[in-house]
Amino acid sequence: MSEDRTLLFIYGTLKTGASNHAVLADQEFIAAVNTIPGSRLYVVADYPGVVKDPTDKHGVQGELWSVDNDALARLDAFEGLPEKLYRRDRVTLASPHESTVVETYYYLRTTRGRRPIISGNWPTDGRLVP
Ligand code: PCA
Repeated sequence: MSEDRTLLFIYGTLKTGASNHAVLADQEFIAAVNTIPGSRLYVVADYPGVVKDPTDKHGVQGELWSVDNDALARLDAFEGLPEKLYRRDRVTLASPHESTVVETYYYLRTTRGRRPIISGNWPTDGRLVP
């Protein structure tokens, strides 16, 4: 048992209204946020993935949530951390959250041949649920 909470930046299917939001929905929404440049968003399947990319100029749009340890463990399993689909690591948000310690899920498989979303906002057609 622990009162610890983690600030999590989410940008894909966990977003409000998106297909997997239920996995996160009982946690605490903080704000709609943007990362600083240096992270690029790709369509990797029917879900997106973020990878670090120094050439990125836009950053990624998403949501900042505060999650408890039980939810974090649930989310880590759901996002395939054991299978090395994603890893969870620090990300820097844009102002006014630039000093906040935040983590996100980085995609670990190849993005070769995958479509980058230059705007940083998934999905590009606005349809959160197919
Ligand atoms: N789920 C996580 C990572 C990508 C995805 O679809 C998220 O929403 O941030």
